[in-house]
Amino acid sequence: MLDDVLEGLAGRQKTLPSRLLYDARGSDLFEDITALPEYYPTRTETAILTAAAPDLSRRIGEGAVLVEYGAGASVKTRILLDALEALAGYVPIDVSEDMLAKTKPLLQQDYPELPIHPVVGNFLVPPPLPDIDPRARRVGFFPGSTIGNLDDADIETFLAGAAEELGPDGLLVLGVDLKKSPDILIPAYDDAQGVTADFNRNLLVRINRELGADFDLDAFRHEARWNEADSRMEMHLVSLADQSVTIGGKRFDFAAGETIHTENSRKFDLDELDAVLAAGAWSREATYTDPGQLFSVLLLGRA
Ligand code: AVJ
Repeated sequence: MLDDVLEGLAGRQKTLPSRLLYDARGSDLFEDITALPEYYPTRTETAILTAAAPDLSRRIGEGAVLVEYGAGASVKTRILLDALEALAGYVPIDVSEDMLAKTKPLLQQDYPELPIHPVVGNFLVPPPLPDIDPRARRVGFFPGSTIGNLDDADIETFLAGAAEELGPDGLLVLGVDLKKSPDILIPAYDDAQGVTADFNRNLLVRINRELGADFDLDAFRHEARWNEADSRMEMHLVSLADQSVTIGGKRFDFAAGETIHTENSRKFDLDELDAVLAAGAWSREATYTDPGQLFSVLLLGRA
């Protein structure tokens, strides 16, 4: 983590890896974001999945193993757990051991027969799957448009890794946020209650705590920007003054107005996405969307 932080802050445009947003506090703040009125993705994807569940269940068939990449609190997963027949297992993968440990007993209570095998790890480098029936069909679940937080190289790595891990008859249920007006996007990433601002600034709180840095939290403000050329929302932390910060014995200078770029959240056009999927050996077998075309859930099979 120290190396990643030092490297990110050494560039001309300072950056920090968005995966560091998800410590215990950050994961809780993200769960709060999903309930905000401005944050349309979660409720829209939930509605799409609920409507699509019977069709997904029919296409997936009985006795599959569900593997979730970046499971968090496994909230949307329950829609699939309710709909899929005779699941042979559920493998939630997440970087937060706390979150996995908290979630497992809650899920087990509601799905007493379901074998649950949590795996701590970064889904980009899919960790080895636990002992599960090798004959069971493997179905990946990557909701929330988390794929939008990855750059092209990481998307390719992820799709190839998932293809390898899920096997030749594997399927992938993928949630993608669609391109839309900045009038909808900007409030979704800069809500009136300031929860997203706290989520973004928590990155500095974490770096202060875990790496002994001395960021002045009141000297940075949250900013959500629409980048049209790259079709993505960006989160930045804007330095409010000329200041310097020390991390791991290294000093970093900030000019007033200079930013740390902390997250990209790409908004997809499905035709453009098809090319990316094809390069990663996947193709669309079914496409589900909401009436407002805000978000889409895709069922992918191997190309
Ligand atoms: C983790 C991809 C679902 O990019 O929309 C929410 C993270 N960042 N608000 C997204 C996030 C700011 C979120 N996902």
